[in-house]
Amino acid sequence: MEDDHITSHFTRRDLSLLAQSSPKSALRVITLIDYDCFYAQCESVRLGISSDVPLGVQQWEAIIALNYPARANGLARGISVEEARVKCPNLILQHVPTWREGCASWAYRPVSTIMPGTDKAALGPYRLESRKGLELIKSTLPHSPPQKIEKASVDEMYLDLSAQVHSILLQRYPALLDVESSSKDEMLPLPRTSVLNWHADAVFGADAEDDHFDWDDIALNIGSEIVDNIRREIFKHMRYTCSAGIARNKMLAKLASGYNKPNHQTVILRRGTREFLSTHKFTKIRGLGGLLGTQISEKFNTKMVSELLAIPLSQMKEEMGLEVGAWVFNVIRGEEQSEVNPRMHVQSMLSAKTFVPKIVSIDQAAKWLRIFVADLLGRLDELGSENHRISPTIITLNHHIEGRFGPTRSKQTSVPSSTLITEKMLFNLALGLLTQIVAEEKSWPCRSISLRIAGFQSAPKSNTLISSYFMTNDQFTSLGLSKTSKEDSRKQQTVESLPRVY
Ligand code: DCP
Ligand code: CA
Ligand code: CA
Repeated sequence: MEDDHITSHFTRRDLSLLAQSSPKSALRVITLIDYDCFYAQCESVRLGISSDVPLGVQQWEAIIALNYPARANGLARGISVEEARVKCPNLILQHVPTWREGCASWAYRPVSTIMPGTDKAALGPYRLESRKGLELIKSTLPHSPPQKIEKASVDEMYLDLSAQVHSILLQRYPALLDVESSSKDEMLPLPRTSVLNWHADAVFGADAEDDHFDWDDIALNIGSEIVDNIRREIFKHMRYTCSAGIARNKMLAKLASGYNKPNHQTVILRRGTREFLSTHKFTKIRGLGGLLGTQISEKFNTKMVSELLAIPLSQMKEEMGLEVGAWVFNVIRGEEQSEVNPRMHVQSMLSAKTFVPKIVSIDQAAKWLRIFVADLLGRLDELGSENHRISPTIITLNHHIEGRFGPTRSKQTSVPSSTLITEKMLFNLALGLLTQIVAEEKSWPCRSISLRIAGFQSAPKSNTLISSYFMTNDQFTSLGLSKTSKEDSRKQQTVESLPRVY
């Protein structure tokens, strides 16, 4: 169409939706940043081992992370230690640290001493690195407009860069300000840019010569520049490489992050979406990996996005149901509007141990309860922030006499909110629960015990008590938490007296 060359496809309304980071914005900029071979990088950096030496991270007899040089030797996750050593004799293997029966904290130990009977894998150091990386990313981004970051797993996070991109857009293209006075539905002028530095290793849709760049392309281009900078900062300060996808929604950003690993970033432009998705099995799409994906591949007899694109919306709805059918129809076309949600999703935390051999007494169990409590308190500490501490209100002990998939007896109690949460206090509560369970019926030998804490509340640490009075309930709600009463807050102790595990 002639008009395509004169005006943009976007309106002033689209620009203001971008400024609000609205999921409805056609100009959205979302990224997913995922560390390459995360645990393996944590270990090679910690040990000062060059990144080109094959290295794997071991938990018991399984290998749970492998760096890229190890993968180049034909090793893949899940391979046994024995097989890995045969295939790659110069492989360095590091066992994850462990908690040990009777020891107060986790430690890296000689692999020959690590036994499933006495040790429990500790993932604290990886969580800690993850947390440091997140803080670093926050510090590289401006504080205003507000940052929108969702920690999606130990080694990946989604960032909604829309609002930040919007402010950079206005700085770089002041002509956009001139249209502020016009109607919201008026089309924007087209950007005059015809050449862009993508700061990326792959860009889907950038080489279509017959088309101009429009504002959605410029927005993603700015996003790519921001992400490139974040990745450089992570490498500079932590020596970790990561890969990233930059696109208009979470689904595309996630898929793009895995396109070209390690240490690469990939941008998906609107007009490159189909080309990008067509190369994928739809089971790689977020939400289509499980049962739904299996149902679809059985119904339509294919696993490829390209073949599924031929199914009309009406048929998709008929076969899959109205809502699911419409979602699938859209998602395979790269359309998806889920929010980047900075709220804390953690509802509860579990620390568990399967005993080999089974344990036979409450004294033996008590040693593990101490470890569970130390583990949980360490993780709680990470969940909190400089100014806020997170406390559980409920503690549950589960006793699985035949292991986690067998019959279970559980007891729970509330955690008093008026006293400081300490290892001793939680341990006593847990031991009390176990004592009740044991008193009821035969409990030994026992295969597995776990301890869960839940009902998290946030309370300001005492050094910030004054300012916390001015924190609104909305600010608390935005943390995904409920505010404890002022009375409780006053009873919190200073940071120094916090029970620390690390
Ligand atoms: N992890 C684990 N067990 C799994 C999957 C992952 O213990 N089944 C841990 C080890 C990984 C970390 O989580 O290092 C991150 O998982 P990823 O799936 O992101 O894998 P990697 O980061 O190791 O590799 P990649 O470079 O492919 O992202
Ligand atoms: Ca990863
Ligand atoms: Ca990951």
